[in-house]
Amino acid sequence: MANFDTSHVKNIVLLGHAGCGKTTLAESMLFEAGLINRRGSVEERNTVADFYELEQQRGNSIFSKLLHTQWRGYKINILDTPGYDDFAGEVLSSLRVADTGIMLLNANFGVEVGSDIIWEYTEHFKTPMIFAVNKLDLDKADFDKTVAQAKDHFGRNVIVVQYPLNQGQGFDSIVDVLRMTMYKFPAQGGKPGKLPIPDNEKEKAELLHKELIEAIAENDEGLMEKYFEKGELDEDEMKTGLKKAMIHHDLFPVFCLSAKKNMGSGRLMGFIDNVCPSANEMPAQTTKSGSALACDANGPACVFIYKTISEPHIGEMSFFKVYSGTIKSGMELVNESNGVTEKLNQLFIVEGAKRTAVNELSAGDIGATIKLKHTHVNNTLHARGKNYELPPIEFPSPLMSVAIEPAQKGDEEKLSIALHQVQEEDPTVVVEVSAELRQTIIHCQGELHLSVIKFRLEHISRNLGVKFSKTRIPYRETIRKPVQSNYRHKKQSGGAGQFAEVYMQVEPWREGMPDPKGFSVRGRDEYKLDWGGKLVFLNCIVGGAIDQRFLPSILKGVMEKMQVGPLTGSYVRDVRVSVYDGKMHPVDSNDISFKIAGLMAFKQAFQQADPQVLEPIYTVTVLCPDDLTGNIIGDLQTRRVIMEGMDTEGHFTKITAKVPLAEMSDYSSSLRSITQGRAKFRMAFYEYAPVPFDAQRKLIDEYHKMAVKEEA
Ligand SMILES: Nc1nc2c(ncn2[C@@H]2O[C@H](COP(=O)(O)OP(=O)(O)O)[C@@H](O)[C@H]2O)c(=O)[nH]1
Ligand SMILES: [Mg+2]
Repeated sequence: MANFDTSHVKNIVLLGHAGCGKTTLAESMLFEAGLINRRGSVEERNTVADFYELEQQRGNSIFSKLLHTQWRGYKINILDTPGYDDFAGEVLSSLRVADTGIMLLNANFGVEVGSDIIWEYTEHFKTPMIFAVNKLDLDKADFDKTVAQAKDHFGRNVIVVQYPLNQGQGFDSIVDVLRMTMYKFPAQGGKPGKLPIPDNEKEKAELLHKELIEAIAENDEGLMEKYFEKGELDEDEMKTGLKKAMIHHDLFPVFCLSAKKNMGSGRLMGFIDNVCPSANEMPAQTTKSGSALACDANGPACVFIYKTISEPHIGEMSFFKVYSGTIKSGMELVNESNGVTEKLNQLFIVEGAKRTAVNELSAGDIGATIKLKHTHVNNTLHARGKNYELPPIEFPSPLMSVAIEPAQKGDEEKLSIALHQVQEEDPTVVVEVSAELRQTIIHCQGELHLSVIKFRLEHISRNLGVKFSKTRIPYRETIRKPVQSNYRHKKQSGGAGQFAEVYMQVEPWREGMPDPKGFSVRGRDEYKLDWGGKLVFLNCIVGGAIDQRFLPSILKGVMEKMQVGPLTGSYVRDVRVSVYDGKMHPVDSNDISFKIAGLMAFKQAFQQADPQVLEPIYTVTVLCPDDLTGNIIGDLQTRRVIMEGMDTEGHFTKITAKVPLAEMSDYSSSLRSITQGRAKFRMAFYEYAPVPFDAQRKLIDEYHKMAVKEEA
């Protein structure tokens, strides 16, 4: 395939709720353009886009795909995306490099949850957007209802460019009010005949044509004047006005489709060619250092990596968009994030699983390369001597966490290699090896996402089985009253003797509290603990009862016990320890003795100081359609929440509450089942708070049972 210059490349991303027909539309676009000579189907598991085994098994897309087609002298890069929100990362990375989004709406169901959620992402990127009402061949297809819902959800800038005739099983015609013509499709779909608008449709078509012109004129003073002068705008003026309004995310034209019957994709591609912006018509990129980077094929070379996958027998494949310059195979570029020089040995254009080598790609185009050494998603590669860094894709924070371990003991290494690869390919997967919880934890987007991660792990590494379990809760321990305690450590049988005696007061610590009464403070150390809270360690020794050099050992003992709290083995926080007396032995006293005495004196005091287990409390914010608030609040109230209030955010109702983390491990799946995926939530750590008495009792028992089991 020839190299297309920047203004003849269009980058579109297919968006919409799962099942609305994105992959089928991509198939029909490739077919219509002659890139494939037979249309596959999702049912037959042979579409160009859904080529992964797992996707064919499940009958829906899971990963975003890069495809391309040619239409009347233009190259159209097509990014097909998954519709489930668990795969939001795939949608966001595709939106990052696309110049126009096509939101498909299912004429049977209208605006669905996925449409609303994905719309939020397009608002974030201010992507020029088109709506395509698909499945107009279905019995219950209702174009007008769908458009009305779209206007209600996405605003009155949703403007009709086409409407269907004979929607339902007999769907075969579209009236185009931009061109004021009717397209009539042959039964097998494909190239339509162009006919005048039938008389009985003329009035409606004129009305919609006028609405379209006014919407366009409203967005452009020059055109508004022309419209007032002539009372009309010609097709070219309308196209110019539409393009401008789209680039400013101000107008969202609506098209008609039956992707399955291959009706409407050709006209859509024509509109993409003639009206949708090419990359050099979009606002220039702003680099991290604030400079503007124009999309110019003659500019300095600069590419942005938006996706990486691992290909069997090839290794890593990196997908990129050329934001400036012309990239040639064999070219060397510098990775701005780590200064490494990378050689782009081979350049490819991609069509699903198929890739074709090319010599060069111009600014605005999207392609792939292989075997980059130290390059990852969100990296910018540029010509030597430049320091461009393009804004990264902001991936969603995780919504669900589970612990993972290999099904077979001894497979730990295999698992960690496979986890590394999954993380590399999918930035919405976060792997945490938690020393505190003694678990390897996967943070991800939901059940569906987790099942895909499991599939990938077990396919990346032969015979690797994995099992999931609940993550432990990072509890904390503290105390509620001051206690004095002392401990004598004595070991004088066989070998070097040990002797130390420590007297200490242990009390709850609060910022700004006065020094302890009855002690004279000789030394003070305040430690901000890695796990939150503080330890204040006071030296109140008088008369040299304990030599200064042993105080760090006592502290070491206290710290060691604070890492494995006496109640549940959790970290201890917010205590003050005042060492005020002790005894030494001229020979047997040493660091280890005082460490042990410090540890034991602290443990003893802690258990008598009305100890308290603290649990992490999170703020949870649920965004949902108004009609679901009752169910959601009802469910939240079974989770020991403190309701904070209700508000609105966009067209969602926002419910805010404080909730113990321990009550939320299954929240992503239960919210999905309560609301059929119509709601979403986010969580943020708020504070540590005491667990209820019974729960504390239970936690302590469980911990001691486990400790006994481990000792056995
Ligand atoms: N009747 C009808 N079915 C369609 C149409 N477009 C897609 N489908 C079917 O809808 C289902 C989902 O299609 P798919 O392309 O996978 O949707 P995606 O999840 O948005 O990619 C498949 O069974 C398709 O055959 C259409 O225009 N009419
Ligand atoms: Mg799909």
